[in-house]
Amino acid sequence: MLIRRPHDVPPSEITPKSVFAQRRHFLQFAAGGALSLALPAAHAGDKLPIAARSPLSTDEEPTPYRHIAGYNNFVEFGNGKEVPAERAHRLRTAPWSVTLDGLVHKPRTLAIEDILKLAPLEDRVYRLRCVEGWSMVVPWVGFSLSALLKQVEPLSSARYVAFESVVQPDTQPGVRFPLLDWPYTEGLRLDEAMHPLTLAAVGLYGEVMPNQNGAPIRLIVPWKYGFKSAKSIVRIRFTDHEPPTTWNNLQPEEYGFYANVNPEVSHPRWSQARERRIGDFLKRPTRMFNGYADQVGQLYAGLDLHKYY
Ligand SMILES: Nc1nc2c(c(=O)[nH]1)N[C@H]1C(S)=C(S)[C@@H](COP(=O)(O)O)O[C@H]1N2
Ligand SMILES: [Mo]
Repeated sequence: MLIRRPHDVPPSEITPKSVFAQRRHFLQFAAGGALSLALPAAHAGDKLPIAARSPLSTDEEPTPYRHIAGYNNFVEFGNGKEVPAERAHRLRTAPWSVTLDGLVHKPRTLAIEDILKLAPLEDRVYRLRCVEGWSMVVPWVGFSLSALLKQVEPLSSARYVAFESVVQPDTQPGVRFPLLDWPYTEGLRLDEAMHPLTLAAVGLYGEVMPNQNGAPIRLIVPWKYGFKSAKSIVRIRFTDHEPPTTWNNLQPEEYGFYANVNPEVSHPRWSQARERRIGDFLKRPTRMFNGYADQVGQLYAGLDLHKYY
């Protein structure tokens, strides 16, 4: 019997461990199509099974991966745009579940594996506009949040939803300090949350979400400033009143509950008329509702957008 010593194995037969792990996960995903997404522990970079490119996508050039995953706001890991990418690998994303409760007929806690089976995953290329004046184009992977919200059958009295991000003091150094009030909480009106553009995002560039971008599941509301799009969500609560939200509590004059992208309403300390796309030298004009006015303008018919900023 021939026993091969390591140096007898030709390099072509050696599969780097990371590549092997990726393929294994891809095969598990692919095996039963969209119906068997059971994944023991997904890791950033694992391929996701994408059913289609969403027609809601912009055809603008996506921002390079290194910027999307290297320039972040995720205060739970500390302040500074490079800090999340340096520290977020420690976040425990498995096991993970999301609790949906409050004003619903069927409160439930769903494992991430089951959430991934609710709807086919799509490529959704969206513009993202940060309140600080920069923007990106991100090829998210996800599905309309409505598919998740419908699972619990909201009561007719439910008018708002509150999203809570995870708090892991042993992996997130920021939450040991009162930088913000933890958990990071954001909110939407229920009709905003149910709008087809509102995304439950689980990845980007066809791969499982990097932790610094909000793995394993985050909110994306592309017509609102980036801070509305809570990362690493563990709870979604249905209420009959506008829920208190982290940034609005901290500085209500600077961060409204609505936070719709609006070039005509300045931040108290700077204009919002223009933005710098990461990677560009020159600024470009910011568009009403971040360019999604045709799809979402009707949600705000009759609302004074200077008052409800
Ligand atoms: N939990 C949590 N979610 C968060 C934040 C945060 O600090 N913590 N920052 C917000 C802000 S200010 C922005 S601009 C976006 C940034 O998302 P990105 O890092 O994927 O570009 O996430 C938002 N979601
Ligand atoms: Mo932001």
